[in-house]
Amino acid sequence: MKTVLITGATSGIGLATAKMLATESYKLILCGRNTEKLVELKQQLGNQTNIYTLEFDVRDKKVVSEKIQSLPADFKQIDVLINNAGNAHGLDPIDKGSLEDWDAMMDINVKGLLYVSHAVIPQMRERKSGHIINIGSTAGKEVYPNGNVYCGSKHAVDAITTGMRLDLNPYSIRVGAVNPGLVHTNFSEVRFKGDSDRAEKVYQGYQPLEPEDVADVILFAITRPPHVNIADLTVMCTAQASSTVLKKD
Ligand code: 8X3
Repeated sequence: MKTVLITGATSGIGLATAKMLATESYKLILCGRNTEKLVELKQQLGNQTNIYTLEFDVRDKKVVSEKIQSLPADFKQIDVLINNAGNAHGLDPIDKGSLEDWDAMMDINVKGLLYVSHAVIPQMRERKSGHIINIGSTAGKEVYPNGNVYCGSKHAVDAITTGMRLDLNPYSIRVGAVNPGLVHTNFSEVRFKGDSDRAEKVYQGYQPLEPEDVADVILFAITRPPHVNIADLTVMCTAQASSTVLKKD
């Protein structure tokens, strides 16, 4: 069975994907910053499949590289990399944005994705096989008011995904992006720094995607036959037509 490494596996889309792939018996390397949650997850899913957990912050390039190098023999070969770790921090006009928020988004969504990929790509290149799925966003396709830097980070993911696909083409490595729109996760709670009332309002008056809906799409992408690469897939709930057009009840 294939081994899949998922970053940001302790919540949201990453967690739903971990659970779904566990039921399909994929071997899983689950990565996150929260040791407690990783331990819990291993206990929860460990009776369904083989799980290895790696605790790191994708922003720490040294630790990212060391941890991925440290994988035991039976988890060393990573067949599928799911670059899922990512966050939005703040929703402010550009002249009112916080430097800390900007750093967090660029460091996690862009540089973190690069660090993890840098640690995993060499073995895929050597084997001339592998599959990388970057979790982008509708924010990587359109820019919406106050989205500025978050949208910039996801546009970077969009460009980097294309760049990876081009450069890894000689090695038969599949590279694609799954770009979700509004998904009911703790995304808005992080964006609004724990203001759960404001966060919940984002998902009221319509039926948003659930993280399992996106996990399902990821499962679809990784279960295609080897000659099929889902290069770029955008998924929105039916109520959403674009980043700014949402039909509420
Ligand atoms: C998350 C979706 O609409 O907040 O990437 O940009 S949105």
